[in-house]
Amino acid sequence: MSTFWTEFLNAAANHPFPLTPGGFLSPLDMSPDDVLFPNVPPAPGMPCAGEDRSIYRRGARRWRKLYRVNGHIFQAKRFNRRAFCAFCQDRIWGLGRQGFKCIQCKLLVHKKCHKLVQKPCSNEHVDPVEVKDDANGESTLGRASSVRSRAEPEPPLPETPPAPAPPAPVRPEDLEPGSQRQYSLEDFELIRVIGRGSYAKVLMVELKRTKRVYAMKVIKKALVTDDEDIDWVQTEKHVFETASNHPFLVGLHSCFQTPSRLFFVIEFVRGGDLMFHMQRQRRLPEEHARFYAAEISLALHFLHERGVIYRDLKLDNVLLDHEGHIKLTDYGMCKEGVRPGDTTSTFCGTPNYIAPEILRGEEYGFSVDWWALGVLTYEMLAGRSPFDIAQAADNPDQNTEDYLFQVILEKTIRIPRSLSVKAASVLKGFLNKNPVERLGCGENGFLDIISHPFFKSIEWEMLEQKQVVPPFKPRLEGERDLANFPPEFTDEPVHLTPDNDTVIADIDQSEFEGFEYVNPLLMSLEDCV
Ligand code: ISQ
Repeated sequence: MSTFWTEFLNAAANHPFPLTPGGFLSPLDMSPDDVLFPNVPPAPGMPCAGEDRSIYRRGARRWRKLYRVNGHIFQAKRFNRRAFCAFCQDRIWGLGRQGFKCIQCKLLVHKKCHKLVQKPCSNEHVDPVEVKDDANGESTLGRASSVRSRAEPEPPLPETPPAPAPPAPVRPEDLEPGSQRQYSLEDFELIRVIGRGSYAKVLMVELKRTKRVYAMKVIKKALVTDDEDIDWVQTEKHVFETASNHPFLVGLHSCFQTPSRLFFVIEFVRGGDLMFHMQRQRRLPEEHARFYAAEISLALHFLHERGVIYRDLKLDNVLLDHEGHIKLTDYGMCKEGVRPGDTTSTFCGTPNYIAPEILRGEEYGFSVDWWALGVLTYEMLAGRSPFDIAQAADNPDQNTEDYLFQVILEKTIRIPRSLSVKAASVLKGFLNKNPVERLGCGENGFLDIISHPFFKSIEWEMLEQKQVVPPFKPRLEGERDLANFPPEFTDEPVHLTPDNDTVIADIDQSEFEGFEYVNPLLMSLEDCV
């Protein structure tokens, strides 16, 4: 598909305004406040006159590391089935990503053997992937394929055992008295679609037994059968378990699976996300931005204290509850097990929020979350991204991800003069391109944030106990009012497509063993109903 059309489809998918089924805006769907620019582009993929794309919904990505040797482009892989190294002939086995596979000719080797491979790649000409060689001859980063989707089907490996069937869902009546019950799709009524990303769809559902409402994140297994994707599902589940103990993090009710899908049942947060509200407000009063930034800081600090880098802070991932308190959602990009001083190196995130140290390919730690909080706070206060390039719409060269990364790395961030001195100072603190000097990253860590003059009026202990009244209460008529969710989601039909046997046959169900989970805290609450 040409870049032209890819861009057109991406632009349509990321469009924040209501789209008609044909993909174009209907003026009848919009209120006068929504009309920010004339809505017919000169050509598909081109921006409309005056269109500001800086705060559109965009998905997070994890870029894959690729290693180039002798024309091969190797990617780390986990092999569930028997595989043998083309170099030393030994079996590739063990936990984690045990081997490397050439994404062109499919050659399989041990990680330890990949640099020794003499045989050149037989499929080099197919190479559509941009790979940079690093100083030691190993390459680091390929930005071509978006992650979590498998580029091509895998060829069968020798001696492939049949994939085991998924564990049958356990019905409550099958359980011993006192043991935890599991859930299944039949326990829920699907009510509406409330969100959608490249990997998941989020539904509003009702647990039939209690009539309580939950959000349900549905992930197609066929999209997560690659190594890194499975890590991502595991991480999301672990972090959910940690998060269930904090007022500003969405908690998990339960997890279950069908042969084709994974289901996360999550607490339902009714007020919509900050992206939705920002698109209607343009910019927020300083008092409001301070309140949200402070609650978000507490949520990030809670995760950091438990060894988790969040790595995907953005307007779309900050939900508001019915009172107007924030809750962070989406833990798929998190990095777990990080101790103070530890670093990691995966190139990931949502482009507009990626910290300079990630772009520079440096090892990084919790600092990247404080950078992202700087970007988000800037967006709340200024109504646009700090990396918004005014003339980019007219110049296709400036509409690329590479150009955005260059701006993040090099451009001096201009703070609008309309902001207070304290607001400008906190933004400069978080948006310091040097992570060592960044606010929240020094020796005093989080203390430097809570004692910053911008947050002087915040009573942190009261805030953490939800004792501070939020500055804005989402308008809601009843528990199931979806007025704060974008109509492009809520107008979608809610059904799940029937399972396709051919697709299911290709799924290795053993990857998802043990996914089932029930949150004991929520269960005991439910028993009170
Ligand atoms: C919970 N409530 C509302 C929306 C959500 C979106 C994603 C994940 C959880 C959610």
